[in-house]
Amino acid sequence: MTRHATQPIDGQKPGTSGLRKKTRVFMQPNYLENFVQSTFDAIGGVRGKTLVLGGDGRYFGREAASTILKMAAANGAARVIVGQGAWLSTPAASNLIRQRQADGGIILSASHNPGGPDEDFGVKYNSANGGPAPESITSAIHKRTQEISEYHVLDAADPDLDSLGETPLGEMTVEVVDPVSAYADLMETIFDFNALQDVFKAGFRMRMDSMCAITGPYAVEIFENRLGAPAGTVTHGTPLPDFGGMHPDPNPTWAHELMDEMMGENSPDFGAASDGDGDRNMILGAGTYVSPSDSLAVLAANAHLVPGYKDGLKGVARSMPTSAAADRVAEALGLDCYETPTGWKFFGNLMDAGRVSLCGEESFGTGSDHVREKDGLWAVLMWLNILAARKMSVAEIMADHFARYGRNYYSRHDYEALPTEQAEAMLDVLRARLGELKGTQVEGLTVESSDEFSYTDPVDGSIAEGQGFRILFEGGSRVVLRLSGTGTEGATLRVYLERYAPGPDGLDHDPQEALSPIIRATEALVGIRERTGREKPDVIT
Ligand code: VG1
Ligand code: CO
Repeated sequence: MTRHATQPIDGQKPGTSGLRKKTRVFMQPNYLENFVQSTFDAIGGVRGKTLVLGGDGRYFGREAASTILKMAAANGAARVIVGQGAWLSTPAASNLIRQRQADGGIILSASHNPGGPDEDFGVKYNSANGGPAPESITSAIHKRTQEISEYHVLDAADPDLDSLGETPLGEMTVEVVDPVSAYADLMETIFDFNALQDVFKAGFRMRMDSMCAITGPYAVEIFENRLGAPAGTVTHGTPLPDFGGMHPDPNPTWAHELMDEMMGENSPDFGAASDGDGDRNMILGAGTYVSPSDSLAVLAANAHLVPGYKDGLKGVARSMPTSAAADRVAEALGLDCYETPTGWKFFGNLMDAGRVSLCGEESFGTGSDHVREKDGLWAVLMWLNILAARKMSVAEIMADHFARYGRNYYSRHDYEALPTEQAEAMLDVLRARLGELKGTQVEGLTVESSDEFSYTDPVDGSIAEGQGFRILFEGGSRVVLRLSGTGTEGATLRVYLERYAPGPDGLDHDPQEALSPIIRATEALVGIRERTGREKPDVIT
């Protein structure tokens, strides 16, 4: 008996990156099963298919993996390749799907959201290219969740997820693999590991904060074992079900231990952190913070120094709210540059079509066409390789970059857990006024244009509408506002602020100060403080 009757459950709509809910919501009877069966149904079933399965080690991941394996078996899948202990970082899962030519994969993670019984869990389906399912598939999944009447689970004992190798589960093969090795091997094909070993031999000091999340074992293997960095280079290197109570989001607010160390005296030369599922990165030098938008631009400008990109990049893409710093590099290098909606799923077609090889988001996400997800440790290795090739510090590289291209001062202000109706009403008012903002003068700035971003995919022509509000000011400054699609509580308003300084003067201001006219203008135009009653943002990056 594998068939179980069920009923549709409301709210199973994938967001920016899969379905994310409170863990206890996922643990309710039928909740996970309904969503997974709907996913299988939406992709035309899994009969005879090979899937990849793994997650970031958070609470409920192992139980969910067991259930999904039994469901895959009952649905006729041929093979599921699963990371040992149900562990796989998001980029490692993407790599395995591609390398093993699997039909797709399921990633169990809520990424940068905290984990634990009272925190968050998530399920995301990735397609055969290794990337997050496009909107056509995520909407088909959602539609299926609204009409589902049964799901299939094999009546069997929980499979052994700890012993490497193959075991049968009904007619299906469960193949448990080392989560790290294939990914670490891939990194060796892209970067100059000999040069990096020499850097560490010469005494270069690095701190990698894995934030008790999935990159720990990957980072220890790559930096300490393969590159010879001293033991202890990786901190918080053991993945824990609740991430040790930390918020595994690599930004100055949540990775404050690393920030303190890097901004303090006698700090290491280089610091980095990654998120829950290992696809985000934060880059720091001694006394220097690199904003993610600037990091993307620096990687674009220097990629040719890295063996994997020695022939240059095919093109560059960034999400719309990401600063235009990368655009300036693309222009100088004569590269095509694309602007997509928020979320990695929008980069997949561009990479598959060979139009871009480097992509990035302001939310600490950078990656390339080596996989189809953003990749935290890859970004750290890019920086290391560039530092080794240029023999400069992070601060020197940033100063040189700004001197050459000018600086896009940038910051994101997040207002978390707002009452949903309040946040939506505020943006509805803005939407209604968009047409009349042009020419408005506020805080010494003049509105040049304003719109709601909509994207037509140049490869398949699909259209994504309502992807964020843009208010552009004369002179190249702008503010973007959108609601988060990854939260699990109320609405999170993201306000993205940007101002361009061409240089040579005025390149070393504090971003919050440099952006203060735009912050004030935004308040005057949108009235965030007034409408929400919040004095200041919860998180500033
Ligand atoms: C956020 C980021 C977005 C990122 C997404 C998934 O989405 O803004 O850039 O792609 O998280 O990242 P939102 O809708 O909350 O703004 V991850 O590392 O959480 O998979
Ligand atoms: Co993530």
